[in-house]
Amino acid sequence: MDKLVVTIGGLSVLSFIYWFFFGKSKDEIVEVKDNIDVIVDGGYKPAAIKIKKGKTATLRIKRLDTNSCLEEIIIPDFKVKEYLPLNKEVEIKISPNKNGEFNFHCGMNMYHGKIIVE
Ligand SMILES: [Cu+2]
Repeated sequence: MDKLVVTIGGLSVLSFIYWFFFGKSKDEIVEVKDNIDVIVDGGYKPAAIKIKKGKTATLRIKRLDTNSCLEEIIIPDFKVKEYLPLNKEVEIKISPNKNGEFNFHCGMNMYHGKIIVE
């Protein structure tokens, strides 16, 4: 019985941690009108960006994270590969002409985000 309580306790702590780190940010989709600030710090904030098809959106990306892993951002579908200097804003313009979800990631493909075009 005690074992069961410990197991259930452990599982709920684990699921809370999972929710805290992965659950929240996953559903946070930010819609872009003309431009959006993206902060790179232990990942991308926001990590899900919604852009209207046929419009040009400017991503103003600023890296605060000294981790060299994040010093490059790659958006394969839009042929974007940019070096991100520390604490300096880099503008990337995107003009999507088809609907869908397009991933972006760091130079080593460890941190991810996505652009949703509708
Ligand atoms: Cu990386």
